[in-house]
Amino acid sequence: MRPGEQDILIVVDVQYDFLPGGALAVPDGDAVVAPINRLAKAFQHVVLTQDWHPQGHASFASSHADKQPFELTDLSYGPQVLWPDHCVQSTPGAEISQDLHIPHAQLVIRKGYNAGIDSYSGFKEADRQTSTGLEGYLRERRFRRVFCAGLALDFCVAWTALDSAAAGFETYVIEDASRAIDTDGSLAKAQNDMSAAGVLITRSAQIVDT
Ligand code: VGL
Ligand code: ZN
Repeated sequence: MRPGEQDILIVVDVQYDFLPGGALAVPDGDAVVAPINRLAKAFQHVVLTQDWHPQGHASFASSHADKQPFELTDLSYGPQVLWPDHCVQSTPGAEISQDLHIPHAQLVIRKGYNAGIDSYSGFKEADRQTSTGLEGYLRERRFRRVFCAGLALDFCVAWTALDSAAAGFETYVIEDASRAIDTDGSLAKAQNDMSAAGVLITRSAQIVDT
């Protein structure tokens, strides 16, 4: 599977708060960096996503009385997992890792900046209405296949891949270049949802020599 002109790699949320020592560290999260760097070299086209919340964001447990991180609550658009404060705009934890070497990345999509709405997906916020503009960007540039990797496999990578598939792109998740949080069955659910939506699961070795 050699990436070509109509293929794009979406590198999801490789930010310090999701890496070891971060506010919402994904287990083994730093293991994604080396494969993503190798993959990115093989793609002419790469976009990055960046979780980018205002202080006091509705997805933070600290914004709700009597709630702890990883508990569920109901927001206007439905159930929401609550998280430790993370990826607050312009804080060091929100920075994209400097260990990524992707100088040719063409776009950084920030998401989750609306105070009352989370956005796991790089395409559409959790209200399932508000668009980030990424679908239009990919369409206008005439991409056909979308490859997703990064953090976290069961949240932002999965939701991005699901929305990509729903938008009509042939969509792949690169498993070994992603890591999951896996809270309360979230990884199994994400895998089921992706399989049902026709998202293809692949590995770096199918795309680049490792
Ligand atoms: C993410 C939880 C909250 C992610 C972002 O990048 O997967 N997860 N915000
Ligand atoms: Zn977030």
